[in-house]
Amino acid sequence: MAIPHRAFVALGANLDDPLAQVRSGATALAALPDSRLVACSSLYRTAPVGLAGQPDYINAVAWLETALPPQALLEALLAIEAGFGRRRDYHHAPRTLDLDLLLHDDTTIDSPSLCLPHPRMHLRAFVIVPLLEIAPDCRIPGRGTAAAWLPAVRTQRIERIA
Ligand code: PH2
Ligand code: MG
Ligand code: MG
Repeated sequence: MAIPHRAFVALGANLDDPLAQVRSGATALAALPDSRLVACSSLYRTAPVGLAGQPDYINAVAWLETALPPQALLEALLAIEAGFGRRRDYHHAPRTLDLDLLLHDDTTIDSPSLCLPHPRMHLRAFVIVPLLEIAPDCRIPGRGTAAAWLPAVRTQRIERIA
């Protein structure tokens, strides 16, 4: 790989056997072109954030080494989601597989299609806890260490299940 980048991707699902969806999602990430799956966190059962009355989520975070630049990686993630039958009915609707690009090296981007770092990642236990499991020293550009955000997410329910 010519210039490998370090990218982190959040996986989430809460429909149609979400545990299996997240596991297959990680397998699909491992097959991305010009990329290598360095690590995937444990799987976590988490309380839905943002919209009550939907099933619990299964969440995980994957660490990729990739030659893909941010926009190309985003497009590859959207293609995987589409392959998993993802529908976009309304904001925060339950989903078969959600793949969110969290970090791509120290790149910051604020465009309509992509924001890096992911603008809410530091406020979500379902991102911060699995991220710290595989990258305890991780830094979020503009927000300091990921570990510093643990107290902010302490009240959000999250349970490691596999
Ligand atoms: N994803 C959302 C909204 N709320 N809640 C949990 N627990 N896990 C998610 O992955 C999640 C969410 C939007 O993508
Ligand atoms: Mg999401
Ligand atoms: Mg998404």
